[in-house]
Amino acid sequence: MGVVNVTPDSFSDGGRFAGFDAALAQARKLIAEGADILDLGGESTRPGAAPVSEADEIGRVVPLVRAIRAESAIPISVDSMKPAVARAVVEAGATMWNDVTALRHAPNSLAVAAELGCEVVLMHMQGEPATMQAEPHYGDVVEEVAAFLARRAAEAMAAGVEQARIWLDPGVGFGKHMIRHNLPLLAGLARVTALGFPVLLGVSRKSFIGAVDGGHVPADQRLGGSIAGALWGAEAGVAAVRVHDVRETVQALAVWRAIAQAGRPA
Ligand code: HH2
Repeated sequence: MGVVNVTPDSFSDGGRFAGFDAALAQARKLIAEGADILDLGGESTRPGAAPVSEADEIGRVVPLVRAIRAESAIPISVDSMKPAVARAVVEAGATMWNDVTALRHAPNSLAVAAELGCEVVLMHMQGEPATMQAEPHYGDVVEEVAAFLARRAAEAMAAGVEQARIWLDPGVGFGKHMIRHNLPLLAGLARVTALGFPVLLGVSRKSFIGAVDGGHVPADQRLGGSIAGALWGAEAGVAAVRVHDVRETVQALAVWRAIAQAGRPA
């Protein structure tokens, strides 16, 4: 899953793809590089990012969905917390609603997801985006994340979302201490894939990579760590990885897969 931000304040690319033309160019590039899904984002979830109104978010994302849909059949996901945005993008041709709040942001999120019939990504986050990194706390991070995701999946199904349309995501970096929580959560990822839903994993360019690599590593210099995380996820059985560097990740996964297959009895 390749990330296309249509926001002026996303942490990882410094807003270089703000604006419609640049975002469309980025989408074309990621398709050419081998992305299987595009994830379009019109509002950054970074702590301290300015909130975006529903109308502005729709205005950023819907034209992009239409433009990509006009030239490609690639599945389009939209990263949004807002049911009105999800509705508008699905009407424009998107097929997946990626919600970092696991459909908890608005009271009608679950009902809208069921009505739209699109795929949904339910992601774990402790707290709210603005304050989630202030003081995250867990007893057993793996068990708590897995239990939350299992409960949210059950709640989504009870609200009418089809089981086959549900994806889960452990939410690396969302209300998690960079080292104390993200690393054990990744180490225990198989507990999340064992829940039986396709799992999406987002580690690309995240801060914990910089923390492991000595501290002050800018987001655009975290490719090695991003690939390590993607391969770790593949080994644990995730169905997709959400990444900025599609070409490099596709190659890494192809090599990983080729080695894994060569080791299997014919
Ligand atoms: N991470 C970010 C945004 N959306 N969605 C899912 N399902 N999983 C993730 O790990 C995830 C996500 C990070 O957000 P942001 O700060 O906006 O940066 P960018 O969009 O450049 O990744």
